[in-house]
Amino acid sequence: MSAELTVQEKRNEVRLVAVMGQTGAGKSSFINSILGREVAPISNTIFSCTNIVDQFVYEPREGLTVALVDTPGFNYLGGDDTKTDEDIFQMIAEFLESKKLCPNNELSNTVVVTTHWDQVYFDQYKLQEAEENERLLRSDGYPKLFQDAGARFLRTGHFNNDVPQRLEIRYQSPAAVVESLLDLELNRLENHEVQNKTNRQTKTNLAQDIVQATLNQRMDSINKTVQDLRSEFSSRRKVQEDPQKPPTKIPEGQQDQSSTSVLSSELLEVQAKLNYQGPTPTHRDPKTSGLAIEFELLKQGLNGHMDSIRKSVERSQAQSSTQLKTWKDSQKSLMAMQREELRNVCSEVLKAKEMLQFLGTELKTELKTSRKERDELSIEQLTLRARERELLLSWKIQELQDENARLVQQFDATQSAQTKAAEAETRIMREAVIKSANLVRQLEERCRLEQEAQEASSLKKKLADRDSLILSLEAELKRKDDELARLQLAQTPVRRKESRNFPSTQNLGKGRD
Ligand SMILES: Nc1nc2c(ncn2[C@@H]2O[C@H](COP(=O)(O)OP(=O)(O)OP(=O)(O)O)[C@@H](O)[C@H]2O)c(=O)[nH]1
Ligand SMILES: [Mg+2]
Repeated sequence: MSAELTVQEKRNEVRLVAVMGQTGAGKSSFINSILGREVAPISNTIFSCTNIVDQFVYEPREGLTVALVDTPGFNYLGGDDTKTDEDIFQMIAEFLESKKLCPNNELSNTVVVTTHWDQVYFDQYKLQEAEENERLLRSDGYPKLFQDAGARFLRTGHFNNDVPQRLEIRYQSPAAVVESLLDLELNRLENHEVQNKTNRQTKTNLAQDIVQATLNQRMDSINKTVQDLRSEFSSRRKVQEDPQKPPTKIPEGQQDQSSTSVLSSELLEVQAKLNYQGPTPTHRDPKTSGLAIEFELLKQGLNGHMDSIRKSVERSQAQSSTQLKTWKDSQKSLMAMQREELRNVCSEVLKAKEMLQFLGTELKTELKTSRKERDELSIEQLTLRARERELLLSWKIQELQDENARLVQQFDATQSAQTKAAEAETRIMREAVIKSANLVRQLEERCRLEQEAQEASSLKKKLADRDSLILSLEAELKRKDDELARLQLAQTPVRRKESRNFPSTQNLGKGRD
């Protein structure tokens, strides 16, 4: 990453998040959870699943592309192949190198995520146990270094895609973990200019500390192995050694040799002292000459003694060299025996190795057979499942048919009920029609009656009018009668003649009634 780039430009770059950890820890699941689909293969067998370094790209925000790198797990256990942790580191390094990247040493960009918390969270006892394990993990080794360097520790698990709200901040979904990791990185870039160098140095040193700690751990374990081997070797040697001649004890000859060498050096010293004759005889004190003779005699005696000692030393030296030779011979034969034994052990080891190889091949064959069997079983399982599905389907079809028949019955019943109801309705309608016809008839009757009553009243009125007319006519008639009577009285002969043509007023009234 070039130092001249601005923060904004850096934001548009591709970020790379490498997911590393023990095999089966859930690295691939972690990536799948972020991407929301199964892009990285996962498995739940004892064998390692991911065996190559692979990347999966996504875009959490505009202008930011994240490459999630899935890696094979440490403590790799392959079905057919083997990979040491070094091989895995090598693979990761090669991958990063192919991307022209080198691992970032700053531990603050690291999040230590522990997985599978969903399996303990809901059980108080298991949760306590897991938290205690986590506490121990953080208090020692690399995790402690990460913690001291400011790396964050988060927990995750299969909490149905979303971490329940009630869980604490320590529990995060994989997506939130990466998000906070990216935020961390961006914040770091933004604060890049104000970060002081000492701080960076400390962090880099901490990264180096980790490497150092790794090396120290390795060295400790190697030293321990060497010590164990040594103690085992010495205990074996003790058992194999001749108890008559313990090698720790200095052989007699050698003892003599050392004692004689001490003795001869003492003698030489004495001799040197004795040889000292002081100043020249011409200047010698006459009083000391007697003493000198005595001294000379003593010196001779001592020389004789020294000779005898030298002879005895030479004797003991000869003796000890013979003893040493014998001891050396016995050691040689012992070593030859041990070599022979070792050879035997080696050939046994070789046999055991061959045996192991044979067993390994057998196991591999067995493994292949069991895999084949497993495949066959899974095919069988698939067939059984298909059959089960068929059965289920036929049961379902049967159930549906029964349900259909039941529904048809219900439909028939409903229909007959509906028919009955319709009939009843028709009947009621008919009755209603009849009733309404009756009512109409009654109404018509009443109308007719009313009309008749009206007609009657008009007739009555007409009658009353006629009566009044009759009365007025009668009055007129009476008046005319009276007039006629007067006239008759006045004209009697005329009246007789007229009485033949006109009815009397009395007869007229009767005819009208
Ligand atoms: N309950 C639970 N199961 C998990 C969790 N994470 C992973 N698993 C399961 O653990 C098994 C192994 O998961 P993977 O994602 O394949 O693990 P990995 O680390 O990629 O393993 P390797 O590729 O072998 O290194 C799978 O069955 C996952 O469903 C988790 O947080 N909770
Ligand atoms: Mg995996």
